[in-house]
Amino acid sequence: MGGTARSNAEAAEQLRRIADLLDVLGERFKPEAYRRAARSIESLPEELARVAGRGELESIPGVGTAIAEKLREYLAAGSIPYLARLETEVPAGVVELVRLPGLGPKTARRFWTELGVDGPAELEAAITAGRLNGVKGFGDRKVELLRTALATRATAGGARRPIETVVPIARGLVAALRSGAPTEQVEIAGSYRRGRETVGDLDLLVTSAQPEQVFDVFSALPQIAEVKMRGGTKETVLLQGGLQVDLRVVEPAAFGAALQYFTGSKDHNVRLRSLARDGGLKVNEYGVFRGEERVAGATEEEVYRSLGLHWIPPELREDRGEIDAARAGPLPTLVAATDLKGDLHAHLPAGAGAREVERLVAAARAGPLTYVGVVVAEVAPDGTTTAVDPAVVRAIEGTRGEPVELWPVVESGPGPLPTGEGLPTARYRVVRADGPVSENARGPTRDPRIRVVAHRADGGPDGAAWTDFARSVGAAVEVGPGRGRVDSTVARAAREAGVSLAVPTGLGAGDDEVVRDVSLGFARRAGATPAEVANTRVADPPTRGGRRTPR
Ligand code: DGT
Ligand code: CA
Ligand code: CA
Repeated sequence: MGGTARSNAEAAEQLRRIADLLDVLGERFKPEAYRRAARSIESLPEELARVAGRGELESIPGVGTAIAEKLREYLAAGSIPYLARLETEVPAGVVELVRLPGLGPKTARRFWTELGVDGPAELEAAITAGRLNGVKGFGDRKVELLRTALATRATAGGARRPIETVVPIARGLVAALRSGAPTEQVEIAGSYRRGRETVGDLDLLVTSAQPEQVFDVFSALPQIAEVKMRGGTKETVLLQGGLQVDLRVVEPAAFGAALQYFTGSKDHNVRLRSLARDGGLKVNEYGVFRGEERVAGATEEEVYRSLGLHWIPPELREDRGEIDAARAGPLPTLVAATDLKGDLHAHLPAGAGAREVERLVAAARAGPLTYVGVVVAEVAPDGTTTAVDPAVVRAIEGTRGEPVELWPVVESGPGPLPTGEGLPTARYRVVRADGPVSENARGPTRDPRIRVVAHRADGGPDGAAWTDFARSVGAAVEVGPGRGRVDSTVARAAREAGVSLAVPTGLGAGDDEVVRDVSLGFARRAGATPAEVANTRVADPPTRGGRRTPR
């Protein structure tokens, strides 16, 4: 592997593999230490190599001298000798067992050491031969789940997908279930609801008095390629294209508990269960119980309340301190779509003129937004003017694909934009985060401030450098999917450095709601409140030549 690029994700993955193997080998505390380090590294906004370069690997939470040493080996050679050694101690088939959904390293160890089962094929054979009958902890239901997991493994690609590619699919399924099937509540739980950057599979939850009919309708949808499993309350399907969907029908009295449970994350749920235990309660997908009595279940709010917690937004449910925070008091309200008052960065194609600008402004107004930063690929020959209300902040973008700071050049309130000598017409700067600012002025401007940095080049500056750059020029960092993706990890680092975020509203994008909602998800996962998002602020009343736009 020497010579290939190192990445934080790959380093984390290797630590996780070590953890799994240690679990299989029966180690008690080490596996969790490796997983904790893996989680820290994944949410690190900076490249590991840079941290190592400063000799600060040990300052990463969960990384002690032993793990730091392995990270240095990884950075130097692309592989960790300790991992290679563990891999020789555990049969490859047992490692495959660990990867089966619903199995995990501890069970894999039991199969291996107690039953001599050392691979998926051997497990399938053992099930068929009835060798799991009577094994402690493996009732009929558990065995059935294992069968499903084995069957799914054969077909599901297992690759995680970027959430923006899943959103349109998910919305189509929800709409079909709402309008075409006898459902009451329909929600998507899982990593999707948590706004995670990537999604493994979709977890749909519905309430219905006629589950059979719901499954009939669902199975017959054109999106569905194959029904993998159908039971009384759960159906698992594969969509065209391979995405797996679990659909569950639950009773209304348990809907909140099921939504909470299947939203996860697993780490969050583990901590919630231990908190419940401390209070003499039990929590599962059916409710919160004191003895036999269900004390909560219909809504998520009551589930959290019964455990002495304020409600926690799904995007924060990753066991990063949110449970302690929700015990101490209400969590800050995260930014939402209705908070967005303007868009600092909407695109128009090269040569766009007044008519296109007006169309965009009309769409913004319908939003309803009070201002829009318009970026055209080139300076329009006429210096584009338009009658605007809401205010238009017009910016010109530099060469495509380069990190660019956006530079508002014209802004105005109600009425036609003034034109003529001495007015800002067009100006842009192409800026590399790791190099000097090169300026390309195409006319005078009165407002030298940059509002937002966007289009981080793929493979360009890492999240920390990008954030530093934004701070150095006093701009907000635009979050969102797509080219130059800025995800929740970078967004969190920006927030923590006191840098505002900008959330695209999708104006001018093909599928604007998807862009907006995915971007909002990233900002919310970063913990952003409305005050920390630049474009939640309403533009100041415009005064010609002054500093008027929000930042
Ligand atoms: P994904 O699908 O890989 O993107 O991630 P999730 O979080 O959607 O995970 P998934 O689909 O396996 O399960 C959905 C949620 O259900 C998960 O976040 C927590 C809950 N859950 C599922 N299986 C378990 C389990 O074995 N233990 C616990 N504590 N929770 C589970
Ligand atoms: Ca899922
Ligand atoms: Ca699932």
